[in-house]
Amino acid sequence: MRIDVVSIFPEYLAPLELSLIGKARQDGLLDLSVHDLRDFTTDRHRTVDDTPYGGGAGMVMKPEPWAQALEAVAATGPGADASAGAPAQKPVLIVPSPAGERFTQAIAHELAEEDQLVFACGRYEGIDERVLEWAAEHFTVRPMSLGDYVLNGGEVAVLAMVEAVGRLLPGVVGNPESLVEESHSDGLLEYPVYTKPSTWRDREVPAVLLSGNHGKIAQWRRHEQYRRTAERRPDLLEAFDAGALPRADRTAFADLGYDVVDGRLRRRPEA
Ligand code: 6GU
Repeated sequence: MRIDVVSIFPEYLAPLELSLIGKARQDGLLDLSVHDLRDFTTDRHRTVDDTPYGGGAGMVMKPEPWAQALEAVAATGPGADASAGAPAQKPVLIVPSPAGERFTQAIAHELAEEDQLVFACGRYEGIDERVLEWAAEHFTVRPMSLGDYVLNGGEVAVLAMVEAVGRLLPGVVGNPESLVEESHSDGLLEYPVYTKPSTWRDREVPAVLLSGNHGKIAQWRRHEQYRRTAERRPDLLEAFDAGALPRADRTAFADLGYDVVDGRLRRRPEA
């Protein structure tokens, strides 16, 4: 996969040289470049922002440097040589913004199938809206938000999204099994984990995990996932397919205050 990140703070993206993602780049699994938006300006001051039409606080990013930068990264991307036969996939342009669609594990999986991702890091009050309209001719444009809070710019969000997508690329995570049993892979939060010693500061590891009974362990872990999800993220249970749950799992949900109705979990009204 090819990834291009455009930012006025390219140094902010330095952590992408570390750890799993850095290793994936070294191994040639991920071709990632960071570009300085100011390199696509033409004035002496390398200006990237200006005052907003209509007034108001803050500054808006000017359209032309963005168009130059995005044209340059598209022209050198894997889909640029469309004349040479196979119809090229449009690169995906991800615009980090608190006003974007919520980024999820499902979207990370979608993006991991793409040939080229381009991240456009806005700062200030954002990028002139016409850039996103114009870019739709060359890219699949996806404004993306990490959640309902405000960051100063897209860079930190890009670190998160590149890591979430990059670890799904073939060969990046050493043991692909570890992708299966993690939070959100099945719409639930992960079960709690323990390691040695079995007693630590008077606290015992749950006995079932020492039992050697793999069926019991799997069931206990599943029920812990239900308990945690009900406690911390009950919103996730609305989408949970409870249609084919074994009796013991229905009982576990009943104990948490949920009944199964038409294959969905329904919170029992408080008595
Ligand atoms: Cl993706 N960008 C910015 N600037 N702020 C955010 C965000 C993204 N997600 C949540 N807050």
